[in-house]
Amino acid sequence: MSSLQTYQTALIEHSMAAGALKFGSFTLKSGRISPYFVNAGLLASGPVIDTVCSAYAATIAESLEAAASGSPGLPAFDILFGPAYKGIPFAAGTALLLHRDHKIDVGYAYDRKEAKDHGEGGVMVGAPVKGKKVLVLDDVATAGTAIRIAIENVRKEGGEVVGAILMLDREEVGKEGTSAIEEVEKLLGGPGRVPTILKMRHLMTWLEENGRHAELQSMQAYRDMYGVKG
Ligand code: OMP
Repeated sequence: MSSLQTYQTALIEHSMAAGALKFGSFTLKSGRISPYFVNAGLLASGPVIDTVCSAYAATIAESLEAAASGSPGLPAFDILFGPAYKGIPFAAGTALLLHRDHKIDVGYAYDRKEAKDHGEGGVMVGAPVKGKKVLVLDDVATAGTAIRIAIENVRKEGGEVVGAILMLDREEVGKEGTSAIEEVEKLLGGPGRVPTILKMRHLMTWLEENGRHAELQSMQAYRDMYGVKG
C-alpha cells in the first residue's frame, strides 16, 4: 500500500496526465536548474480542478482539525485569498468544496495584476478582506518570494493573514538560508500555519513506488544541493 494519501496520489497522477508536472531539466525563477517543474496553469479541466480543489479542501480541513485538538495547524479564518492569476480558480473551487464536503463556510477573494482606476477601482475583487482573518492560497513555493508578496498584498488591504496553503512545497532553502516554508510560518504565527498538499519528498515517494529510478536519482541530487537539510 502507498504511504501517500489518496488525494496526494490523485493530484500527482492527474498533474502528470495534464502535463502540469514534468520531469526533465528546467530553469527556475531563482536560476536553479531543476529536474522537475509544476505549471499549475495547466491544471485546467473539470476533472483536474476537482482533484486539485478537493486536495486543497481536504488539507485545510485536516489542518483546522489538528489545531482544534491542540496540534500545530491553521486557526479558523473568514476568507480564502487566491492571488492572480493562477490562484483565482483554485480559491473559488476550494471555497465551494469546503462548503459542500466539509461544512466549512468561508468567502473568497482575489486580486488584479493591474489596479482598476474606474468603477469600484482598486486591486481586490470578491469578499472584502479588511478586518477579516485570511488564508492565502498559492500553488508552488521554492524560495517563498511569491507567497510573501501575496501575504503583503492582503495586509496592505487591511486583512489579517492567519496562514497560507500551498499545493507544492519544494522543500528548498529560503531568504534566510533555512526552510522557506518555516520562514513563512514564523511570519504568520508559528508551526502549522503553512500546510501543503504535497512536498518534494512525496513526489520522490511516488517515483520510488512506480519504479522511476533515474528520475528519483536526479531528484535526490537536486535535493542534496538545494534542499532543506535535516
Ligand atoms: P518562489 O517565489 O521562489 O517561492 O517560487 C515560486 C514561484 O516560482 C511560483 O509562483 C512560480 O512562478 C514558479 N515556479 C513554479 O511555478 N513551479 C515550479 O516547480 C518552480 C517554480 C520556480 O520558478 O521556482
